[in-house]
Amino acid sequence: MSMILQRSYIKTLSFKVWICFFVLAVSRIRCIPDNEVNLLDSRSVMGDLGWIAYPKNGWEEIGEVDENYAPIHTYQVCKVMEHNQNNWLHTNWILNEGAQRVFVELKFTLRDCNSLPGGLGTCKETFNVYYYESNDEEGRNLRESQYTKIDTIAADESFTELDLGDRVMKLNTEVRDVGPLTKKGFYLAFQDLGACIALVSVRVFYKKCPFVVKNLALFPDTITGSDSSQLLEVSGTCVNNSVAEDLPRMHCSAEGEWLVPIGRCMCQAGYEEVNGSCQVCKPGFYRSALQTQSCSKCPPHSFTKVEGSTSCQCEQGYYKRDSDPANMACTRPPSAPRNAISNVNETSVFLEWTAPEETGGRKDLCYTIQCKKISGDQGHYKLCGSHVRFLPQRTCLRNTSVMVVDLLAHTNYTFDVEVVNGVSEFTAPLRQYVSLNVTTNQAAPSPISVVKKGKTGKNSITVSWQEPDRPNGIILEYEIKYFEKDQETSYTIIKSKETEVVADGLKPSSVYIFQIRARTSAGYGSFSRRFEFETSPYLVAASSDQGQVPIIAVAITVGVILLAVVTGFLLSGRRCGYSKAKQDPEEEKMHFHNGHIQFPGVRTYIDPHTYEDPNQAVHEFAKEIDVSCITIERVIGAGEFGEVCSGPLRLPGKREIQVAIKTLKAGYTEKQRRDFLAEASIMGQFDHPNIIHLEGVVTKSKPVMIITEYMENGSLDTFLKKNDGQFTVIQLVGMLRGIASGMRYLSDMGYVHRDLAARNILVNSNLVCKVSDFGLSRVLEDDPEAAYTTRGGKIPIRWTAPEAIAFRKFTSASDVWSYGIVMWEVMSYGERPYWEMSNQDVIKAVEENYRLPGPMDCPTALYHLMMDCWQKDRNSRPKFEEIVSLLDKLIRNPSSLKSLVNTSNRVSNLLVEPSSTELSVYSSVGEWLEAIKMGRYTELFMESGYTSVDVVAQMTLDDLRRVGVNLAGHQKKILNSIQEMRVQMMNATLAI
Ligand code: ACK
Repeated sequence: MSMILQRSYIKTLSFKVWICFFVLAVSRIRCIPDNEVNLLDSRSVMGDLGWIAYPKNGWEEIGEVDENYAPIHTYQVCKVMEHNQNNWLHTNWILNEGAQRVFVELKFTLRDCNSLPGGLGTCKETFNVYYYESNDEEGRNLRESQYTKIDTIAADESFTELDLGDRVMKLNTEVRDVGPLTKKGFYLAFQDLGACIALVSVRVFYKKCPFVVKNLALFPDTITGSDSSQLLEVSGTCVNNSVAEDLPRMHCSAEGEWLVPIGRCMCQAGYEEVNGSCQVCKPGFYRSALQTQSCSKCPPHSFTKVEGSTSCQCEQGYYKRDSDPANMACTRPPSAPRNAISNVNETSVFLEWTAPEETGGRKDLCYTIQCKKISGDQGHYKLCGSHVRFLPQRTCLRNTSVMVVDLLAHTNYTFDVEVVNGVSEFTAPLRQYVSLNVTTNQAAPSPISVVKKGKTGKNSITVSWQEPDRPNGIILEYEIKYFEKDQETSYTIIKSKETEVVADGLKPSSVYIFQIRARTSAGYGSFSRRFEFETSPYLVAASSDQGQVPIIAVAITVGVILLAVVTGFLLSGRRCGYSKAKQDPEEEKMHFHNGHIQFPGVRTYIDPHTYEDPNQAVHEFAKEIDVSCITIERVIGAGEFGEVCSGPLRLPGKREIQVAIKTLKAGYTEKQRRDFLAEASIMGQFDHPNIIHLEGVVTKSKPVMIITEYMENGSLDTFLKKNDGQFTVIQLVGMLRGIASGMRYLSDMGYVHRDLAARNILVNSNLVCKVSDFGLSRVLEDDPEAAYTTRGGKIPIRWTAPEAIAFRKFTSASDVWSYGIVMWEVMSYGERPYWEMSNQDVIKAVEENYRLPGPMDCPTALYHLMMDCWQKDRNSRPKFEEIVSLLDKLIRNPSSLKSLVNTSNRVSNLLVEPSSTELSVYSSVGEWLEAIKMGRYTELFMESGYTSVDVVAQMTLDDLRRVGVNLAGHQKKILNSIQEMRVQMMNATLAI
């Protein structure tokens, strides 16, 4: 009975197994993941599997084939009805191929014991899997006890009779890992203890991280580690034509996955990355740096004809610096700078030029000045020494201007403005430059720097000094000013031709301040700094300059000293007399108190009218020239007294120079002759680079002539009209500075010009402006602009201050008013002040506080200065000294000239009320800075030319930094206030 049952079950089972094999046959073509490598797959073995069952009636192989007649290796056992089952199935030796950890995947079916009829006590639902490691195939003599157990396998799903009826196959898959393996191979064995199993397939595999190309590096097939949590670090190899500083690495996980890539390879120069490989750059393309990703086209003016280029070659005539970026075009040296102009001011020259037309494609232009001093007529030259200073510097200037100072007076120079850019060195020694020839003017001597105390008495100090470093001419005399310390209002001046004087009449034991300056034909230089020297105490007759006499020595010589005191006292009368007699006859001494001379002295300017004989005055101040030295070549204009001509003057032993010759027409009266020559008497007293220079007079033959230096560009008003709009603001300010400097000299001399106007300024070829037209009755007579006033005087109304018109109060302050009008003429290129208004209307308008409006494009700072010159109260007008220093500041700081008079508000032919131009609530920059608690910067603002509220209102953060405001908090505070100021000014403008 049991036999029948068993057979029928086996039959049925065979049928079911067939179904199962059919399903498996279909799945035979299944792909395995690429990170798994099979060591054994029972389904893919075409021939006999060769596994061994023990005992022989235990596991049995079902010999089925699939539809392709390939065998399907299935082992089954079903001894569920019998006790003490121990059926082993041994596989063949499996090579592990180096894997230390392998996986065993089992597919099987298992019969549910409960579904077996009779509820069999012997039926099992599990089986065991074992392995045995060995280095060789050891044959079939293995004993079961030699195996190591991997696991007991139970089914997730067991099948029943019912399932068989439904033809549903419940296939189980179980995977177990085995390791670490240490030998070359191993055997597997399956132990059945009485279950009903069909082992459908056995697959043994290990896992690997498969070959991969990552970040341009090749990572080989890598067998995973022996441990389930082990990460193997693997180094990659860079693909062809790629490199890496550190080889890239990745980590191979136990699951066969690549993790944590580190580093990467980069295509080498001349190659680019395309789809994970490095491809060569085509001709015309290059790749230089590893930082760039792909090949780039050669930049302009460069090429390459080969593939794999790492750089491009510049076309002929084009160059590249090593430091130029690879993608920058090839460039070439610049052309020469253009439009160079110079502006001479005494011994300083302002050079300005425009950038070259061709910059060569580069921004790194830099200009260098070569200064050559020309000596002799043959044009021999020497390079200027290091005493010549260039502001801001001589070499590699980035701006197109430079100030050259400390040149020698009256000297010819050539300045080469040379430009180079980053590639000029490739075409060296080819130079690109523009040359300028400049002749410096006369200049005052530089300040004296070394002053020493010599013999010191109780009432006297001997002071000596060294010549100034730059005398700029022959020193005619020195002026020594001294006063008792803290008593500056009362001082003494000594004039001396020597470099030593004795200051006497001093108090004993008192400190005196000494200041010395030199005078040449160009006038006085600045005073030296203050030197403090002390007189000896009352009892001591004399002491030496060489430090203190030791006390012991003093004690020993007490008797001698007493004797000296007594002798000195007795002889004091003689000593004074002697001293006076010994005093240099050319030494002159004057005492001043509160600015007024205390003792009779020499006036700086002498009115020729004070001479009884005007001829004497002329010959005192002007040199008589022999008419044979003069050649009149052409007539250049007509003056009040006769023609003005020009021609060469050849004085014996002197270089020929061009001169202007003013003639006195025939038939003159004696008064006319006197008035004509009076101009020479006045001019002859002046010696300043901005005052027309008198060469001499011709009085001993007829016609009578006044010979002056020749000014190539004639009078300033005509010159400006001819060159309307042609000059830079700096050039115009340079002209104004010259005029102001000449006027400062005249006012210092006590001379009031009375007819300062652009028509009376002459301009030479270097654009140097010089004040001319000096005379006494001239203002009344020869100026066509002069009109008769109600009081009978003849006055150039448009140029004259109201107090001078009203009550003939001509002073340096009224000259300052006229200077303001000259500024207006200059900035408007010779426009007529007050246009066609009548003189009467001008007087009335000015009286009513109307003023000329700012000329077009006039810097605000200059218009403010003009308005200051036109203050009704003459004491409120600036002094010429102040005007010169303000203009100097503006020249040194050209950005202060950037803000222009608001042209939209400007009405070109209407006068303005001064009050309407001051739009801010603050009247001065100082007041404003104080108000915002930034008063500490007032001086810096002034020094940088930010002298008016209007100019300040235009300032930017950069301007503030340039001025020297470096603290971020202060910058913010000032900028906020400027912003408020702008709003206020805008509102005020709108209100007007
Ligand atoms: O504007 P201008 O050419 O310059 O015409 C007048 C003219 O003579 C009558 O004064 C010119 N002139 C006067 N003095 C000189 C001088 N020193 N050098 C050149 N031109 C002069 C002036």
